[in-house]
Amino acid sequence: MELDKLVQCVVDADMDNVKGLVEEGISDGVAPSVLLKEGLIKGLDIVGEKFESGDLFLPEMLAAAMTMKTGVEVLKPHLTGEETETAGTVVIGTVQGDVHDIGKNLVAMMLEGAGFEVIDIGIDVPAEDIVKAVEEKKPQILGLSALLTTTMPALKTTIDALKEAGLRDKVKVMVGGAPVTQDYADEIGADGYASDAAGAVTLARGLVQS
Ligand code: B12
Repeated sequence: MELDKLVQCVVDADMDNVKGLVEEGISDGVAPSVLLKEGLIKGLDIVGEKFESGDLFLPEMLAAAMTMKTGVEVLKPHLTGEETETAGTVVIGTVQGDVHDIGKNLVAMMLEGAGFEVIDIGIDVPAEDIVKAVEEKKPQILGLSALLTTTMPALKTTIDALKEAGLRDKVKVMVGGAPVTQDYADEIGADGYASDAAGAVTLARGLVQS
């Protein structure tokens, strides 16, 4: 199968064909991670660029995101392994003001596949609700996602809120999302940063052991 077709499918938000194309890729033996990165994610990156340059608008970006999600659903059973032992518990969410969840969901999915119990607290989650979730669920790891430069500071607000609640040393905090960097993660006192879902799994495994 030609990966370009899958890329274009996301760009065009061609909902009718995405399932078939992903299935075709799988039956042709294309690695699921390749279908994800060089197909679906590449398509969304192009959409992001077109949005930035004004060649495409919010409804189209949303439709592309829904197409991507449909594709991910088909990929899901192929991407995740079948670990049975619990590797640890992770509470994960997107910070306040931010509704982007595709990346967070991928991270959650891969962590689950790697044997973690994942509690997804959703999008646009205020710091106080995140603190409450940590208090109640007592996870080893808290994963925070931010996709906007304007919501990145909420990562810090959340870490500060954990400190105030006396919970900071009870949980490891890992952060991610397109604008987030290792430097930023260090600056705000996070325990770790990963640039993609596979990296998040490696990071989480390390954090549980440290
Ligand atoms: C799809 C999309 C949307 C969809 C989101 C749908 C959804 N359910 O998620 C919709 C249409 C709703 C949307 C809305 C907006 N968006 Co938008 N969106 C995107 C787009 C095209 C793709 C994002 C995406 O899903 N990428 C694919 C995933 C797989 O990648 P990812 O999220 O980065 O996640 C990976 C890593 O970052 C990492 N990761 C992510 N989270 C975590 C967490 C942890 C703990 C770890 C370790 C790792 C990790 O692992 C993931 C998997 O590999 C991006 C452009 C882009 N290429 O990023 C713009 C983009 C993020 N959006 C942008 C903007 C401006 C907006 C709006 C403000 C537009 C508007 N005018 O209203 C609104 C904001 C709404 C809000 N309040 O949040 C800008 C942000 C600019 C900036 N510098 O802040 C971007 C960059 C587009 C652009 N180039 O201008 N958007």
